[in-house]
Amino acid sequence: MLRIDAMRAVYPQLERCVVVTIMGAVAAELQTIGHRPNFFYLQHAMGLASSLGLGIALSRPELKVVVFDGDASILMNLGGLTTLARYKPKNLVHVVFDNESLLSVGGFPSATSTGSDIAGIAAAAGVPRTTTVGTIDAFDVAFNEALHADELSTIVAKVKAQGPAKFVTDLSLLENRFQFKRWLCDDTSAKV
Ligand SMILES: Cc1ncc(C[n+]2csc(CCOP(=O)(O)OP(=O)(O)O)c2C)c(N)n1
Repeated sequence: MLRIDAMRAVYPQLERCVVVTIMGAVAAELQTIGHRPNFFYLQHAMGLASSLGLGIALSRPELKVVVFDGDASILMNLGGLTTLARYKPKNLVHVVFDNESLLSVGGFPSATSTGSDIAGIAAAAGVPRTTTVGTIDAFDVAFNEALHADELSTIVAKVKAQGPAKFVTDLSLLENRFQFKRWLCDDTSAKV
């Protein structure tokens, strides 16, 4: 499965969610599909997309929050999984695109390439719903179930280590930051 195809499959459901992504390939691919003001691409702070998503989910329980994470990113912040599990926000869907690689910085193998199981780690941390999927259809089903489950979910989507042709987009970090904050604060666009 290609990550861009997985995101394309669930893109219509993202319209009324808060979406937080990691930097690099995921952010560039989602912008290729189509940027929306409710999407925030967390630059530089590798590993912390799920922590940012947790903060938004707890402070805005009326919104659905979707985090698009990466395997190497979440492996840098395993304590983030225990904190997610501690607070168990019912409105958070945590997707980890596992390409067994640090693709955005050259494609070095990550620890999942030698068997580390992120869904297993999340379950052991206490995340109530976890699954690993390897096809677009299975991802689509798992994502929609998680979105309507009313329970914290971590979905690990095994994807090929293939990224976008280019990583630079014309959306600046500050523009994204202010647009996203306006969307969050604008009651008329809220939401689910
Ligand atoms: C704290 C920190 N360390 C390193 C980097 C550089 N960096 C940016 S993306 C990335 C790899 C991310 O890997 P993964 O989460 O697996 O996503 P992929 O690139 O494979 O889509 C690294 C090491 C960073 N931005 N921040």
